[in-house]
Amino acid sequence: MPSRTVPPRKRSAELLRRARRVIPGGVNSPVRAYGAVGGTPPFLESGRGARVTDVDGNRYLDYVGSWGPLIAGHAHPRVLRRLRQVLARGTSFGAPTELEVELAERICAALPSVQMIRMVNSGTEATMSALRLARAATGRPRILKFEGCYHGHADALLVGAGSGVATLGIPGSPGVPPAFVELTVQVPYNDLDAVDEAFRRHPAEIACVIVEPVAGNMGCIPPEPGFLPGLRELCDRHGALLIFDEVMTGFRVAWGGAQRRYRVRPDLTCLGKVIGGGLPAAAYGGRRDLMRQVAPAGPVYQAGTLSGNPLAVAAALETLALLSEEGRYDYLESLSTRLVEGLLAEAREAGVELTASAVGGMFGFFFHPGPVRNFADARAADASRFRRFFAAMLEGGVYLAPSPYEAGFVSLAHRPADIDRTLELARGALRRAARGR
Ligand code: KE4
Repeated sequence: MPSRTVPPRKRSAELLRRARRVIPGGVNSPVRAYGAVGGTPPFLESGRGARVTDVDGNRYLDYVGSWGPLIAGHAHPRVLRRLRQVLARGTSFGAPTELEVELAERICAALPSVQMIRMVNSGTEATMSALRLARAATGRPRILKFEGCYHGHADALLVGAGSGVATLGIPGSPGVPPAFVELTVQVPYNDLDAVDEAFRRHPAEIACVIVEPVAGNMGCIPPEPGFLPGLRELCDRHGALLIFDEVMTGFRVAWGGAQRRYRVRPDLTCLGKVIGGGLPAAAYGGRRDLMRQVAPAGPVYQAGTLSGNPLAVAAALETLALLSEEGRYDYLESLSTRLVEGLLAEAREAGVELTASAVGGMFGFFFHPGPVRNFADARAADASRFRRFFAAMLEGGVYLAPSPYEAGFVSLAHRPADIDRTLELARGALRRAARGR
């Protein structure tokens, strides 16, 4: 892709100044502020297929996809048509609807371990609720998470989290009293010995292990062979529940999520992003004997005004219908693999140390010789090289996640030619990076 003379993001800069007067940092979610990469974040105005356009008229090939949900591409005609049909009948009722039953049936049929689900509005709500259920079902107080994994901003989970917390380099968050996180045990990702040691250190106290089955919030770090089956075995041995946080991997790495790809059955699963198709929707679900403990069927309370609202459910149903068609995941993985293999080849050519991986429709890369197995490895990657590479790609019209602690996403709207243009641009950026520019 020839380097373009991208006009400075003048309107974005004006809007950022205006936004900062009325919105913290000028954004409604921290990582959007470009804190890790500097410069003015483009204020986006529209998206179509694999591309987005900012308020200054700059077009970008989009590998963020609203952080995962837009797996069918922006403004997919089938999703818009379905939304228009539902919109005409009203936006929300706060009452049961047929559509949400259809979505629940669809998700339960797709995910091997999920017999019942409850819709919520965000991944944070999904993981927060799953933890409450796990504590209620086991009568145990502690939870175990992995350094660098991000499960949303519920108090108990804001400990050494990835994504925006890691991007901002903050240990956790003020406002979370120590008592709220004392019960959260944290160990390195991909380290089964550390998990076993934690169970021995807190016998019969750990209610659950919550894990991103493919870590996507400290860059993209796949599970090492045996890690996920090992977690299943350790949870069974120590009487704890296994929770897969598939907010990012659900319907992203395979039709049945990471649990189908890696053939490990968690007790509870959290979903989000793709199952909203770009609208606010998430869910938690799993074994029937556990989910039956959720109000009003059982005593574990959780509620939500807009949970399962018709618009988000309609977008979800159409997105899942598109994904269920033959060959969709092979196509997504062919794109992410083409990109990752191309980046590795260009980096070798340029003499730049790069580690990269692709799993289904998600990918990531580190300016690091490798291996990158956990958060400590991810933090050892060359952040300034990432910043320079990010800036060069953005100026060339490629929109990557503005943090080394995020994953990238392809969509059904991306084409091989888009990947090749991205690699052309990356070639120059990597060569400049090799010269320290
Ligand atoms: P939300 O509350 O943002 O819908 O979901 C929280 C969440 C839970 N679990 C996983 C594995 C997640 O990746 C997320 C949210 N992901 C981030 C991006 N890495 C959302 C982007 C943002 O925070 O703006």
